[in-house]
Amino acid sequence: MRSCSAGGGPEAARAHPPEQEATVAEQTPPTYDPRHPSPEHPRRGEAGSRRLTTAQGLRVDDTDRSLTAGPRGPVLLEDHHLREKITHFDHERIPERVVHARGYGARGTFRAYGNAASVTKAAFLATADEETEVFVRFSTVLGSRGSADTVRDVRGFATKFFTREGVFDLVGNNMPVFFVQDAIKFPDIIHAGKPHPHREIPQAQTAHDTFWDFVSQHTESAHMVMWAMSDRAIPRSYRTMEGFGVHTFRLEAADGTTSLVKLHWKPLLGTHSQVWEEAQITQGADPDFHRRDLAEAIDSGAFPQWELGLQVMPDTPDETFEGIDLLDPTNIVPEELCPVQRVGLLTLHQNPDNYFAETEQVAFHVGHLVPGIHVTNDPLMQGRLFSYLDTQLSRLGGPNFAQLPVNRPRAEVDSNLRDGMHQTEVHTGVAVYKPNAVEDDEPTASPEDGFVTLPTPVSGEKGRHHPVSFRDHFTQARLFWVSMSPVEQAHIVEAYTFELGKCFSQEIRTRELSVLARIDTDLAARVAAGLGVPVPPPLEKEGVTGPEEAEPSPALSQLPTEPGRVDGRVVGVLVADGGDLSVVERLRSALGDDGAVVRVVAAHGGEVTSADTALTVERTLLTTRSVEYDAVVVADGTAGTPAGDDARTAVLIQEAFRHGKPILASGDGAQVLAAVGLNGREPGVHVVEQAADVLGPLRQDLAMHRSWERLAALAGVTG
Ligand code: HDE
Repeated sequence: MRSCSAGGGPEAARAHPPEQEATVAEQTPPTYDPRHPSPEHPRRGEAGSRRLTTAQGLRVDDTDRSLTAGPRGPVLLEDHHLREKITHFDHERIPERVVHARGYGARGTFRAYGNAASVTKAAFLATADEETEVFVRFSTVLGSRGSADTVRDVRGFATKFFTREGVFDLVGNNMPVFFVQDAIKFPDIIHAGKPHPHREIPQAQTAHDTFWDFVSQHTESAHMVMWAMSDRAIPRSYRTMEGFGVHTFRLEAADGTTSLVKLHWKPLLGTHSQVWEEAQITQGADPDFHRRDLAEAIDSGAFPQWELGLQVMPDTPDETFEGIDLLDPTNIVPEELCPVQRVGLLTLHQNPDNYFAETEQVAFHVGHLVPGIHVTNDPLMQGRLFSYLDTQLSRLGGPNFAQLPVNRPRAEVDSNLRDGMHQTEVHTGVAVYKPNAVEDDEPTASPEDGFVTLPTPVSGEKGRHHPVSFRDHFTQARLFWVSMSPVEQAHIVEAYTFELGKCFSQEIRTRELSVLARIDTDLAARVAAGLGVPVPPPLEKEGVTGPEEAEPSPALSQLPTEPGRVDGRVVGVLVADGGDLSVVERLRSALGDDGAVVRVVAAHGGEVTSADTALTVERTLLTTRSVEYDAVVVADGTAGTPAGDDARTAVLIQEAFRHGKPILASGDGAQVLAAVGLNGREPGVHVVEQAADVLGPLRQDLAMHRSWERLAALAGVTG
């Protein structure tokens, strides 16, 4: 029998001579890393010397074989490493967000222009050139965490500003209004939109009976539904989305004056969308399309940017502007009535290092405010003030989520909040109450420069009210419809027809058509024609008014009025062995500086070669689909090759054509276009002699996003 010292005795010492073992202190110099905030206790060693350990820091000898009694014996309960590994894995998932479950985040900075000082004393807005760290999370609303990015849906646009006065969260969407006016209806609209509970289908979409049953009965949703049926609900990229605070905020300047303000994000790349068929194909071809697009743009240095804009309106007792009730979240204020003033620049320049730690655990809350920014009595906003804190408690498992690295304020935190699940602070002292004589009454309150709630008057009778000014459900829906260009209107008609076409209940379809008939007779007639049913009379509903005739707001249309930037746009170039490969280099050098990407597409993988050039193939006809590209170029020398003759090439070009994308062919590439019936005289289709001639028309067309003339013609409308 061995002695009890045998395991650690001379034999073991010989197998692992002590001089070969670095001490823990040597492995891990205590450099400060904001993600591992304790320099004395870093989480892991330097690259090249990292060792696998248990959660307790014990080095692990083998992580691939369980501890067993003999080579064929049972697994032993004493194997702590096995049990820790499996139980930790069992608990890896936390509840996904009940809405906005699918999201993607990025870090960046916000720089104030300083011109907002006349409106708000919030330091991060009022101080010229002040830079504030931000974390932004974009999301879809209805789908589960694993659903596709390009579904027809509202997009979340939530921004956490780590200001020196505390965290301010702007938890907005890419649409400026909402479906319901009162938070009490939120569970209902979400239940109606989510998959049917018995089969849990359909995933991530509104094209089903319960959604349309709800919105056709709650007609306050008419305006938001119109946005959801428009191209806004299928953005080309997160980088090309507007963002909106939706509610009216009350801003307070240093001199105490207050204003009613709507907040906007304006993308410097312009506001652009996919078309519906393209979005549907993308869901299958690349379900991660939007997160990939954002991550790749940031990685390549094409940092997306938005300007923060304010619509500043007088703080009048009735809280209206030009007859528009500013507390009703189904209303916009047209930019023509109140221009958007740009007050700062947001730049996203860093992808998260860890999806779960950051994007999943980030916790936004409408109530995270800083001095100079106040909420209003918008009943939707008031309900949200309760909901976000509540949801984080169950989602993140307790009240200490602000201590998670992604949520941690940069301003000093000194509260009397103590203990609770997942407490990571080691609080010192004994006087955790106020006032206290034991520790000099510290921390002290700040009545001068702390957050002081505005003394706005409150009066009225308790009751479940329905204000008269909330009863016009149709004027703004009509305003949106009449502000669209004919091609955008055609897309809206197509979207309603698609969604109602997916409903089984004729009663629901007819009720929604009667809502549309109340908004606009032409809209209703076109959708009814698509569904093959008669147009019902306009909906009559007690206590509901509108529409009043509305002036169009051109700012609502997405049709570009001038060429825009092309950062992150992707051009697919179809090439073949022996063909003219020079076009790729030409495009790369001409468009690369603008942040556009040129991808080589061929029939086979590996390399394509011609006389003196070899190019790495990035996509083959098997691995690609048209939706990956904003424009398609067919190089000279492709005709009559496997690439030119492949049926998938025909599909690629036909889809690009239907989706309004620029299509160019040089030299005999024209024959490849001719095979699908294109001759270069179609809008946005160009046939040129040689590679050098491709660039001009391509740059011009890319900068307009799509051939609007072609999309209009395809939709059977003009303009
Ligand atoms: Fe939200 N919403 N919401 N919402 N919302 C959530 O909070 C809620 C509303 C928005 O990327 C939840 O942390 C209620 C409007 C975004 O983490 C939850 C009401 C707007 C995000 C919640 C609304 C939004 C959320 C789910 C009606 C645009 C994602 C998980 C009163 C201004 C934030 C979470 C992120 C998330 C409640 C309406 C935007 C349950 C009760 C209007 C961008 O708390």
